[in-house]
Amino acid sequence: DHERALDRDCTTLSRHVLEQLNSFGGDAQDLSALMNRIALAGKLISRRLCRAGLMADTLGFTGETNVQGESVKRMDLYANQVFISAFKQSGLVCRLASEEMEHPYYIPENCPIGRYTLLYDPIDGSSNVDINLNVGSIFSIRQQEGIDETGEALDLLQPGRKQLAAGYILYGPSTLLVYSIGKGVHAFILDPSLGEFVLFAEDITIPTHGPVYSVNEGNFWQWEESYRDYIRYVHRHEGYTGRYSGALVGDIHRILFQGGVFLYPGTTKDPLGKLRLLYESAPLAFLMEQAGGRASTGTQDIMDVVPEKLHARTPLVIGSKDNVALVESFIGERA
Ligand code: AHM
Ligand code: MG
Repeated sequence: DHERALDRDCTTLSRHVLEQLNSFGGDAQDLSALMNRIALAGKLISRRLCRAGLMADTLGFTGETNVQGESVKRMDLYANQVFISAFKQSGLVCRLASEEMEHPYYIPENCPIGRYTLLYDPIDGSSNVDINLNVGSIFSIRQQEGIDETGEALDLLQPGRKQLAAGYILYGPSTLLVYSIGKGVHAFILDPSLGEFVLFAEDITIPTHGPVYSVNEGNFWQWEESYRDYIRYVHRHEGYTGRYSGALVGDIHRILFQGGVFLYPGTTKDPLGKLRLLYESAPLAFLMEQAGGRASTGTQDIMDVVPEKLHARTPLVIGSKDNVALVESFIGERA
């Protein structure tokens, strides 16, 4: 028993990534170094979140507004900077693009040798920070294509299938990292006493059908009729249960393990919904497909959507195959 527990403790994230990469070819070492830096960022953010209420200048707003027109929280800013600092001396990443920055952040000393771009949402669900509920970070790695001379990062305006790796970190009662490099989905728990992410679940598969539906029903009258049809259907049938935390990472994590569907449809105010393609929907779609689930705009696979701009939004319907298909069938009926 001791041996088994020890073996598990020794299956750290970095070892796991290396093992996965054995057959990966040229990018193997790079990807493992990239994942290690992401893990470091997760540890730093987790440490800060644990003590947020005890430290000055950690909670609340900065008073600024970001490119999305949203008020910036102190924790958003801190977490955004953590990723930049973690990748500065890596030599791997030439550009970082995040929800909190209008333009990508270039690390001149890494360009052009840094062959990758990191796309990320530093704190997903930031409204949960001040009330001590779960939040997350989302990340996606793409190969940089060509030299980005104009500084417009046009090579990033490509479908999610271009992602090399993606994942999220969930800051809940424990800190959990879920990742995929295109070979299944794997989860690790941070053991704070070791400072290591230790294997929790390997080759996770999502149930083909599940009971959870996760959506902000406060927007009901702002949706297209087809989404209202679907929710009315759910209300009239047994076997569904509503769960919505205000933080996508947590809601999708639940669905990954229990099955179901998360929806963020377009609203009258935001016809494409709220969620951003490149650093929210696409990485989660990559994971979901790897776990045997699906992600859709309602009419198209998220992984096929070509963004018009860095901060482009899409409606999102993500989760178990059957649940996503059912939502799509309601949309198809009204099309
Ligand atoms: P954020 O990254 O600015 O926090 O926004 C994303 C979050 C998601 O985690 C969550 O599902 C959604 O916004 C909640 O939005 P709403 O309050 O409109 O339901
Ligand atoms: Mg976000």
